[in-house]
Amino acid sequence: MTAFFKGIPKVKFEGRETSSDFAFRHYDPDELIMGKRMEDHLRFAVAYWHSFAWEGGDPFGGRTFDRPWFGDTMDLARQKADVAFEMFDILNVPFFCFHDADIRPEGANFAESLRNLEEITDYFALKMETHRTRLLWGTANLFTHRRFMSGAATNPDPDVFAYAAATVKSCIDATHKLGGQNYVLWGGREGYETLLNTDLAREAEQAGRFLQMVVEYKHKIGFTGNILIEPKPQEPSKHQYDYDVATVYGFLKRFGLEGEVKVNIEQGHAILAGHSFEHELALAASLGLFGSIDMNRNDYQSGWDTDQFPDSVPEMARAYYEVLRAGGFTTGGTNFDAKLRRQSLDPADLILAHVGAIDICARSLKAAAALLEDGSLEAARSARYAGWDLPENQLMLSGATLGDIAARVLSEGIDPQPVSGRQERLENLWNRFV
Ligand code: XUL
Ligand code: CO
Repeated sequence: MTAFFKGIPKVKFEGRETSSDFAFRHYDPDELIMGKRMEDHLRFAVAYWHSFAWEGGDPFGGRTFDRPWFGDTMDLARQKADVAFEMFDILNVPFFCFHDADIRPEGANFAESLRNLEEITDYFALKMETHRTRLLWGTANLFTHRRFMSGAATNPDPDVFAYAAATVKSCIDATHKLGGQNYVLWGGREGYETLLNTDLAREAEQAGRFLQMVVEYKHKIGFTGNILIEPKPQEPSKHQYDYDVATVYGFLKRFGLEGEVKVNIEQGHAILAGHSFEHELALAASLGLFGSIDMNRNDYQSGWDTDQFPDSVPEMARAYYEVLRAGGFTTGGTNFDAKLRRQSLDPADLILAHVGAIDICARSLKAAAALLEDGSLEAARSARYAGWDLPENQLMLSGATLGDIAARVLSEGIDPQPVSGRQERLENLWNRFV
């Protein structure tokens, strides 16, 4: 045991009446919701980068946190892993997620970085023998190091493309070795600052081939998890190619990958793209792309990707309603891609941030499930489209021509009468459950 979380008890479900800070009031892993354990619905994951690698900096100031494992040695990387698994135990989370750069020190060259990654991967594997937490997904950090400043797969320099390919291979290998359930690609630098120095067409071809190779490699080594793209419209790049779910779908179709790759949707990214989280979730589900979620909100005033822990049941219930309508997670889960505020220095803050977020998600899931089980909202939605069930209207979607339809409008004297969308009534219904 390290001393970092000294005095902090394991967090358990104690119900609404408890006065303890270190307790779940709503998240009872074994409670059945729609016939499935809450833990199996929500599939919570801790993000290694924000919780253990982030130093508390912002654009105007550097490190505020003072963690004993900060530094660039393998000993410190192992100490970080010890603390991480202690936190997973305290929270009893089933999953975690990492980038290569979060878990190992950067080496003097690729070979040394690879050795470091492999050593820590083995150390994780050892820890996973005595801890229950599993890997939801691994990923490569292709955005922090200066070599990636002009992109990874979309870099004008083919050597960077090669370095990125080797890096992603190493991270898929690590993910596979640890039994990861997904592999994520988020292209923070796959985009541009200015079109004056950018060949859009070439960069798309590079990104397409890169992703095809990732999929080929996955099949070659027998990795059965899902490959996920995480859309984001901008930040750090001014314009990012994986803008939103719709854009990613077009990209996948173009390169013949729509059956192979799904999406990891982040609330904050959806909002940066001018969408709601639930819009992105519903669209992904409708396109057969729904994979996993990153659960972190942005500040609505600052406009930045502030990666805050969720704190709003009404908002998150909308999200979990779409997750449930999509049939729930298969390999995916709820990853807290969220970080503390930089003034939250105490070890306890790290635990309590997750405790609150887990309870918010549990309450949201319960509200969403109750509404779905109630059925009124789905019944109202179906009733609104009921006309389409009639055979003559079905024909308009398969078989009839524009001319046939025009003739029908004339012969039957079709004269559409506006019908209420009943939005406020449905909002009232929704709010009875949240
Ligand atoms: C950045 C972001 C990443 C990805 C993984 O905004 O969300 O942390 O989740 O690279
Ligand atoms: Co994310």
